[in-house]
Amino acid sequence: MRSEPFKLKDVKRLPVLEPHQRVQALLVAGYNPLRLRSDQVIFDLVARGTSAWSHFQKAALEVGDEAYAGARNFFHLEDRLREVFGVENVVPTHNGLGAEKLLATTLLRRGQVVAHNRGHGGGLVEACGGVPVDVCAAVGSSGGPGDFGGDVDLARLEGLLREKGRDGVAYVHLETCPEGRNGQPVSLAGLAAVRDRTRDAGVPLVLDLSCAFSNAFWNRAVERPGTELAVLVREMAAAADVVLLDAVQDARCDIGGLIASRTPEHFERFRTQVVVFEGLHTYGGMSGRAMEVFATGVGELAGAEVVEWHQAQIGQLHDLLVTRGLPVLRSARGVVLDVDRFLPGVPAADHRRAALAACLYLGGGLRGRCDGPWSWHASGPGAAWLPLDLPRAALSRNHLLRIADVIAWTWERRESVRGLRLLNTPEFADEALLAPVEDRVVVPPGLEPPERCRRYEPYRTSAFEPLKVTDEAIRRDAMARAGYNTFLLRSEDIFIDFLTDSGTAAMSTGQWEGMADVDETPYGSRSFHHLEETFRELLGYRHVIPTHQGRAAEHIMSQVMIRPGQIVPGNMYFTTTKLHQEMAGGVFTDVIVDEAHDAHSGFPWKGNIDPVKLESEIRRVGAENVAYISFEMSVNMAGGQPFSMDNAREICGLCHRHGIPVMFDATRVVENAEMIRRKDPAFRSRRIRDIVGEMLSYGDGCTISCKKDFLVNMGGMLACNDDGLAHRFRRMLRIWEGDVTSGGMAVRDMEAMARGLVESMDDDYIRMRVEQTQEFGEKLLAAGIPIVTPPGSHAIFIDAKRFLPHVEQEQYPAQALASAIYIETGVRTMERGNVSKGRNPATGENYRPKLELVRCTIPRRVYTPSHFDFIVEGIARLFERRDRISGLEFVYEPPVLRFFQGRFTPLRPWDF
Ligand code: P71
Repeated sequence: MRSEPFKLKDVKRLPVLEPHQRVQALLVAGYNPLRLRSDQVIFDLVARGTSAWSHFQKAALEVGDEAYAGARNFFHLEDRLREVFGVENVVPTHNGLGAEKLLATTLLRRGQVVAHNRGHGGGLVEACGGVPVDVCAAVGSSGGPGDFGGDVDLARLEGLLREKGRDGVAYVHLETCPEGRNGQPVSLAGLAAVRDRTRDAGVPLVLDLSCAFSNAFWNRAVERPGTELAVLVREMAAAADVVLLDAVQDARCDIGGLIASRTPEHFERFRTQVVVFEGLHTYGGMSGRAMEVFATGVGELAGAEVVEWHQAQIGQLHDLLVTRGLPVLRSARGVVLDVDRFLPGVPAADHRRAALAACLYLGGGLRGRCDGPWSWHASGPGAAWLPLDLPRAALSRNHLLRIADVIAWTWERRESVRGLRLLNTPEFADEALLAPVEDRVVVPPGLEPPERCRRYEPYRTSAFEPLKVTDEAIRRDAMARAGYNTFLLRSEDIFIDFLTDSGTAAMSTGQWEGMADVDETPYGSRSFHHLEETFRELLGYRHVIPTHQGRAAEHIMSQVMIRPGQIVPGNMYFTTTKLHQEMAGGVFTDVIVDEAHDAHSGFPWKGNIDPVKLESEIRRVGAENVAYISFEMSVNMAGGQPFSMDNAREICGLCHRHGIPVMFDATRVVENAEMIRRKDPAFRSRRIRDIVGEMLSYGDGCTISCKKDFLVNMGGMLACNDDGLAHRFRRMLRIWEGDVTSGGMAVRDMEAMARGLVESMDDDYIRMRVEQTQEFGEKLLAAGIPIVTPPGSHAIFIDAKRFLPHVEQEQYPAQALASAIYIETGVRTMERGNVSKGRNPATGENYRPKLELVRCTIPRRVYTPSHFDFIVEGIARLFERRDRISGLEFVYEPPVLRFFQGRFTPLRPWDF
């Protein structure tokens, strides 16, 4: 699997911690990462409840049936378990330990032995008077998951069963990918052998299926190539007399568990016991909503796509470490560091493992898994290994690269690492308090300059939306049905959607938090006031007037500010902007610099207004006949090209000398500001919000489609300083859009917008956002694909004229290319060329614009480096066979805005 089988739907911010903050936090935590607060940890590699949810799981949270008995959600859970695991007779529990508790308190008698493969975790058995016996070979003997280090030593098991007899052994407890065995899986052959032995001995076999799908990935790789994971999992489940499931592993929940048995007597006993310890037999200590999230997570295991991706990511991380020569083992849960080889200079008595864990935290905020009995970690078999479990679907490849950097950072400093001493006598690992034997564990990292430190998304996935990976035949068919127009495709047929960056951003958990508690009134809601204050503070305009999206603001501004016959000079047109200017009787004139019309000019400020052109326009019509200047940031139609601060200063100064207002289209203001920071040395170390503030301070007001930079799915804004103008704007707003304190928007959307604006000005976020687009552009260039240069900020535009030089402009090369890209890759892009520009109404001829482009527009916070690589590879493949793509002709051509609904057919059947 080469990229995530999902896109990001909700994101959660990762904490930002300077090295000195980590030093301090660890000191306070007694050098024990388990005692850190969650907001002190950047990468929490304990993989329990830390995985991302699907957006269906998130929706499930809202449909909990909280009835005490017989909740609908329990029956859903039963159904999904039957379908996916083939398991019946389910008794729910609050978590995995709850299931073990029902097991131990029903099937275990004092003095009986429990044979297991778990490494540790015998505390509950001991508490119930049992004797846990680990029947595995020595921990760490395994070289990797393919060696099935979770398998038991059959001779030992046989010996034990023979020696203790049926009455002496309560049950045999096997765990898939047991934690205490470094997450090494169990083989199907080994499992079958244990099943035979337990059956012969008349002892129940208990199987913990929490990581059954992760385990099955390795069973398939080694034992059963080509078999579906779900088939293997059902085979495992069928081998057991009792199964256990902790919802926080493969099912990606944050809570929940269950126990089930095909033996009616066991089932009966668990059902009786559940009311003593957990709850009732239809909720078992879980809320209805938790059961629904669990049921959904189990149901999603059927296709196992996320399991496959999790294992692929573990492989990536493992490879990153191995190629740097680090002593590391691959597990089915993550990677495991070999502590002894990592830190041979630290005496074992100085808590080498704890020292390594401390170093990883200091180096980059990593927290490994180190819970359980302290003795097991300090001096038992656990002391030799430090597992770093990878949460499922939560991290991008940049995160993995950063994690690998931090581990390598520690490795490079291993000679200088010193040990720890214990300050108390802990029974469990989370109780341990330690201190360095010398004054510090490792020389603390210096403040790394940002350009040296690897950049990673400052958020992780909180919820994802599964993507359908269709095959080419299906896509050919879908494209034909859509009349070779990407606007007419169904989103469900699309793998990666680069149609637009408008309203397509992933929201943050912070935005959702705000949306959960709003006052749903159009009059003076708290959210409106929050929005007004935030926009005033960050954008600097006194009057903040919400509209439902950008074009509504454009309508109002154009109607209020344009007298019929006036001109509106602007830096290239945008469709809706120009339309509203014309509807108000204005005449758009293009005053952008010439370089903007040249796809291959390397000029860095292609969004600039040419002062000579502007001045000559003013001279031509007279200042009183210029309504205002329409000054767009990150000019969309030019390829997402910025203007410079110097240009803004000069143009605004010029206009104000003539008494002409400057109205910005600030739709992509933050991205333009980031481009200024990247390209203009004077701004390199300035904060983004200061740059944004300065840009806007030169103008008199702005319209904004907040669906772009401001990270919301719906919303717009109109702002200005002038009281009289604001009064007229508001009057229009009431007539055309809605109330002045809502603008016709849902109150929750205003709250999301207020928070989105703040998040968009996070320096780490915007740096990463623009870098993502730049990198994508550079990769396409490196693959020889002709694109508009320099790469812009919200999109990369492919030059269809150069990609398909054999296709005449009258045969719509950009339309053909967008269709072909979809067929080849499943990626949806947008035509920006002859089709979009339309026909001259007077002559009926196509306008034949200079630029014939395909726009690959990048939604914010949605896609990862792996998605981009997938796209670049696909487009490069298509480029090889480009001569087999023929042009298109219209079969249906609407009279206006024909790009939305026009239908085409290839001139020759496509066989690329
Ligand atoms: C984009 C869009 C959305 C769009 C609009 C029209 C046809 C196809 C797609 C919208 C913008 C924009 C600028 C600079 C105003 C609007 C209108 N862009 N100014 O790029 O880019 O805002 O959509 O919120 O009404 O895909 P609105």
